[in-house]
Amino acid sequence: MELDQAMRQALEQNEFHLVYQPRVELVTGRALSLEALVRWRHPQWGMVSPGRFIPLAEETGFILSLGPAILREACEQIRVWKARGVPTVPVAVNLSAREFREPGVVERILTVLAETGLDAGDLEIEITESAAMSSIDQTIRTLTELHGHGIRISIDDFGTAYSSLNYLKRLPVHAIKIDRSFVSDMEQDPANHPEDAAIIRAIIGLGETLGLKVIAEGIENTLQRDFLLDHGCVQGQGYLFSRPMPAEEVEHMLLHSK
Ligand code: G
Ligand code: G
Ligand code: NA
Ligand code: MN
Repeated sequence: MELDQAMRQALEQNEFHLVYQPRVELVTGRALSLEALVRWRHPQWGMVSPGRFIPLAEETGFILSLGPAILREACEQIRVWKARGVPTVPVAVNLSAREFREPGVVERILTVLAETGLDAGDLEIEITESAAMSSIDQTIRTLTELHGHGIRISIDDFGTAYSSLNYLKRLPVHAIKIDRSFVSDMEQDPANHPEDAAIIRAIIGLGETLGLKVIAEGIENTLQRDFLLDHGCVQGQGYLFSRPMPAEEVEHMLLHSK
């Protein structure tokens, strides 16, 4: 069966679910927020990587069905946690370029928040740098609207799309996320990857200059963490701290870390 057709069936048959990866304070490892990531478990094929199906879903437009289901699932999960008295942290949901360009995207997000009884601060939106930097005027309008409603925005995969800094300055974003390729290329030792280390330092400096939080992705070892901390990056995510986890594990973590 074709992947595209299988995806459509998968949504009806509830084969998609979300996992959540903490974004932590690097010094303590404490979770400051979570990133929701979609997973697809096909009954015959097993896990299908989002790296495969998300680009296809964008291409075919299926993302316009899947994306809203992901947003709703994340918000519904926060609602359940709050109802049970779990001390929640904000959850960041990835919006693909196609969803972000869809007319009415802001209203759609506000409707889900209202229907699940959440505050704007319970949710964050991640869009990739390349999505943000195309159709810049529309990006500014949409992000300004979201920001006006109190919804925080992070720019994902930062450093991969050659942002115009002049545009970045005009975007009401809360954080930039250093693309994990720069962090993972440092492998064991930043000294062996001077270009990546320089790019990371430049992004951290840019964040400081523009007053944006900087979140490093893909931190897998303590050398990478310590390099980031030494250069003033205080927040990150990666396997060193936690893999993306199912909701039950997140709940346990939130309940047992003060
Ligand atoms: O979770 P993983 O690293 O396997 O994700 C692979 C790719 O799929 C990444 O680029 C990630 O941003 C994207 N992705 C994962 N979950 C979602 C999601 O819920 N929505 C969108 N639009 N992209 C996602
Ligand atoms: O493109 P995006 O940055 O949204 O991709 C996020 C993906 O990165 C998630 O699907 C997650 O599974 C993956 N990821 C998270 N932490 C690490 C890590 O430390 N190492 C690697 N290789 N991948 C990671
Ligand atoms: Na992301
Ligand atoms: Mn990312």
